[in-house]
Amino acid sequence: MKIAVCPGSFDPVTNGHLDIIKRTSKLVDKVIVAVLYNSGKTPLFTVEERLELLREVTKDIPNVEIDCFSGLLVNYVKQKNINVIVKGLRAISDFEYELQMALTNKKLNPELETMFMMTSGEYSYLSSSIVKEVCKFHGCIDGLVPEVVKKALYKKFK
Ligand code: COD
Repeated sequence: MKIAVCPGSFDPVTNGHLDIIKRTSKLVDKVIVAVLYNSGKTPLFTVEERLELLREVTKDIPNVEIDCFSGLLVNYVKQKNINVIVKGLRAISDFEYELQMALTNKKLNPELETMFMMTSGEYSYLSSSIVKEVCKFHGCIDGLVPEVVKKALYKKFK
């Protein structure tokens, strides 16, 4: 059984994340979407809220599981028998950070592969931070996040 992990902060999940999750689900037997819960960042949504939103937006994809982890991704991967890490790649700005993480993970576990999936053109500029900023200042976020996430964002910023 081929298991992929799509790790991230997902604060909150955007249509860009969802696109990567859906495309990955067509390539492997199971996708685990894993939310990091001890990040140095101060999140807008709690881990429970992020997990709930992810569960809701992936409920129609049968081979997707939502989970969270703390500490090193390589340890989580080992514990869950995951075969591959799948990351989304947007602009050149993503590349340096992702290269550093992929090589660090490779150093920590030489058996482990990271695969990069190119963003879809329509989501290439999209990030959770951008969505939060636009929503905070009452800009339109239609088409950037699923409806349920839009509602959750409106509630946070009302
Ligand atoms: N299109 C395509 N991909 C996208 C888009 C988009 N519009 N938006 C985001 N993505 C991709 C990102 O490139 C990333 O691959 C993934 O989706 C998640 O994005 P975020 O922003 O929600 O999450 P990050 O980048 O903050 O997550 C970082 C991790 C949690 C994966 C990382 O910090 C981690 O693995 N931490 C654990 C500690 C560890 O093991 N450290 C050692 C390795 S350096």
